[in-house]
Amino acid sequence: MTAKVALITGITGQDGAYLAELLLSKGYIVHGVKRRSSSFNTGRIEHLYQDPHEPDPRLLLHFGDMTDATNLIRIVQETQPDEIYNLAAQSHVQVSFETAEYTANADGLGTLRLLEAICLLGLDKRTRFYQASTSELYGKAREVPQSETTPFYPRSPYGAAKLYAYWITVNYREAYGLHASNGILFNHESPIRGETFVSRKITRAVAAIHSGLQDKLFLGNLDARRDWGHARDYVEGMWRIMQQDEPDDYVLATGEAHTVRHFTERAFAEVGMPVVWEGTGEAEVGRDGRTGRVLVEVDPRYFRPAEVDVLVGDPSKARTLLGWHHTVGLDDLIAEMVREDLAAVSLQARNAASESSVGRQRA
Ligand code: NDP
Ligand code: GDR
Repeated sequence: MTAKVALITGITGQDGAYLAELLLSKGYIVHGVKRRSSSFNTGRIEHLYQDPHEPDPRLLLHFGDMTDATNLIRIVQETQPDEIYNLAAQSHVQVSFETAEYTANADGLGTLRLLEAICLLGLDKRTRFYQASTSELYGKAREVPQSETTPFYPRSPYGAAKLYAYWITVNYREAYGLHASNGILFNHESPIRGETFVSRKITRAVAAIHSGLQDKLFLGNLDARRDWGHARDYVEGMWRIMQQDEPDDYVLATGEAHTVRHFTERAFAEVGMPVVWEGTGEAEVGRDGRTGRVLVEVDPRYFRPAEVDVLVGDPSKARTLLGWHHTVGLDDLIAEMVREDLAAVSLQARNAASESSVGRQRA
């Protein structure tokens, strides 16, 4: 049997890395789109890399960008994928307020470009399409929990761009019969989560503060509530969505929401530092309950021009039709992230120590 071929945009990101690993383990040939960068940007897939000079490489990377239509057409033509997973995006909500037009271009129009590529190349009967849709579509949520039937109300340029991407995916499914599906995924994290998303910002800070390398952690809105799961579970859901006979849209979520404050407490608890909160609003601080030392300060620079207060998903449809459910709960997720960040800090310290001893020997 010939191997299935997948094309992943955004392969260098958190989800791209987990998905590439999953698909390779299932025997797929995986093509990924990576951006040209002046610095190394394939760290998350380094362990999957194969020398392209070896016979039959199963992971192949192509330079590309979601803003470049001809480039995307060429990549789809060259790779002739059975499945396209469109994960590439300017994915930071706060950054999208500063780069609104670019975010619309990459996240919104980029999705259209890929759908058009499938149609233009006559691959509409062959190539299945997955769109990385998001709980940010619900924004100022009209109901709690949110399901596939909850109305959308995006609250950021990112959410608005993803709204276009969601509907253009539905439209190409209905207009041209494409096997095109949306996964409406709630927040999912991991030890390789981008360092500026709140979960990883917190776990990295906990590791650095515990190791004496950082003084305190500055955060924005502590009361925002999110439904956090583990990225490994969610890429399994993406794959299941693509294996269905009929294309459709699915919520993937844990069904539980917690505040940023709760996440922070749990993460510090992992290193034996109990956080006690004091004050309110911009003046709120979190102290080490044993010593009184300030561990967390609120910094209004991290407040968003329009906030999404509470997101919690109802994954019943995915459970029933895909047999999907999350396997990692929030406490285990936080424990894993803190553990990995502590290991990274101690590796850094060891490297720094060995560099300085080499330096002394040379001096
Ligand atoms: P990341 O930010 O970790 O990864 C985004 C990927 O997109 C990176 O590979 C990045 O490349 C690439 N990218 C960004 N802009 C472009 C562009 N113009 N052209 C080509 N590639 C580009 O995101 P995640 O892995 O966390 O998320 C994957 C997708 O799922 C995104 O679309 C995100 O919006 C969506 N999503 C994520 C959720 C989550 O909780 N993680 C929840 C719901 C949806 P580079 O490495 O060079 O920056
Ligand atoms: P989100 O994730 O906006 O939900 O988007 P993020 O982790 O950035 O924010 C979650 C909540 O935490 C609050 N917050 C802070 N956020 C950041 N980044 N930094 C802080 O210092 C901070 N303090 C408080 C935020 O205000 C927010 O309420 C993520 C991305 O992965 C999107 O691409 C994806 O679509 C959604 O999740 C689902």
